[in-house]
Order: sequence, then C-alpha cells, then structure tokens
Amino acid sequence: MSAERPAVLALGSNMGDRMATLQGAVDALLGPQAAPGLTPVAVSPVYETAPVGGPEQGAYLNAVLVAACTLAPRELLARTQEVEKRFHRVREVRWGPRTLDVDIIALGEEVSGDPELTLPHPRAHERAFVLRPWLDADPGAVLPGHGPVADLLAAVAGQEADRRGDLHLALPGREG
Ligand code: A4P
Ligand code: MG
Repeated sequence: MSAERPAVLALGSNMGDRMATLQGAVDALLGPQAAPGLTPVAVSPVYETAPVGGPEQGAYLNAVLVAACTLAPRELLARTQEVEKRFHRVREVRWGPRTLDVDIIALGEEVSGDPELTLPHPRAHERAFVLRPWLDADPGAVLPGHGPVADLLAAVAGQEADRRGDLHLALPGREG
C-alpha cells in the first residue's frame, strides 16, 4: 500500500447492455464488495461517443471515475483487468468493439513508459471521450505532462461527445 493519490479511470462499452456493464464495473471497482484500495471520489455523467480508431463499430458509452487509491500501479492494473474479465469482455481486434474497456488515465503524478502500464495513458490527451467526462468529474483536472484538461478538451472540440442526460451512474458508498 502506498500513500493515497487520485486514480482516474476511463470506462467504455459498445457491446451488449452498455449501461448495465458500466454500472456493474463501477460497483465491482468501488462497491461494498470491492477489495480495499480504491475509495470513490466522483463519477462523471455518461456520454455517447462515436468510435475513435478501429473497424466500423457501434457508438460507445463512456464515463470517468475518480477514486482515492492506495494501490501500486501494477495492483491497480490487475484490479481493472480483473473487472474487465468479469464482464466477459470480448475484444477480437485492437480498438474494436468491446463489452468493457477500463483504461487507467492517470495515477497521481506517476509517469511511466512501461508498455504494460503507460502513465498517464498515452492517448488520453487527444480523446474527447476521456477529457469531457473527466472535466465534469473534476473541473480542476490536470493531465500530468499535458496540462489542464479544460485546455486539452478545447483542442479537440471537433470530436463529438453527446451527454446522455437520461443515463446516470451511481457512485456506491462504502460500508463500515
Ligand atoms: N496498457 C498500457 N497502459 C495502459 C493504461 N494506462 N491503462 C496496456 C490500461 N491499459 C494499459 O489494452 C492493451 C494493453 O494496454 C493492456 O494489456 C495493458 O497492459 P487493452 O485494453 O487490452 O486493449 P485495447 O483497449 O483494445 O487497446 P488500447 O490500445 O488500450 O486501446 P485504447 O487506447 O484503450 O482505446 N472510441 C470511443 N468513442 N470510446 C472508447 O472508449 N476506446 C478505444 C480503446 C478505442 N476507441 C474508442 C474507445
Ligand atoms: Mg484499453
């Protein structure tokens, strides 16, 4: 366990019951049954976004979670990958459709070029589907090495991200 620092997680789904999958992932990561090490801070609104990269595929629902994290980077990756597996993630091709994708956008000020866990996420700064919900969840957000998320978002203003006002993710409380 290390000192508490903010973890920013981006969730995406474009197969099956997308909303049920996203809420299930939030609960698996932060709910009362979740292993310790991640404490809920904020969850963003849900955005419907056109797929970026990959083959032709359906629209995504995307959201961002902020949690206080005492896990080491590798422990956090193991946690997010376990949750992806739990949702029977199907992904045949890179950037192709998937039931659930959980990306670690940032973990405090951690910087790493490790291909297994690159921090901050190497493509986050150019993706409205990450930046838009992140800014909602944390209006003062800064992407280490890139600057304020508000500025990064302004630079990708052409990318569509439609806020789904009819959809809401619940942030679980912790028991005890
Ligand atoms: N990996 C390295 N750094 C990280 C990190 N910071 N967070 C490694 C998570 N994983 C990281 O990821 C492949 C490998 O990246 C993992 O083994 C991990 O060790 P993956 O999730 O298995 O594969 P992927 O997601 O298909 O590929 P990739 O390159 O991670 O794609 P992205 O960048 O995750 O993009 N369009 C819209 N509108 N919305 C989306 O959510 N998502 C993607 C996926 C593409 N287009 C999208 C969306
Ligand atoms: Mg991924």
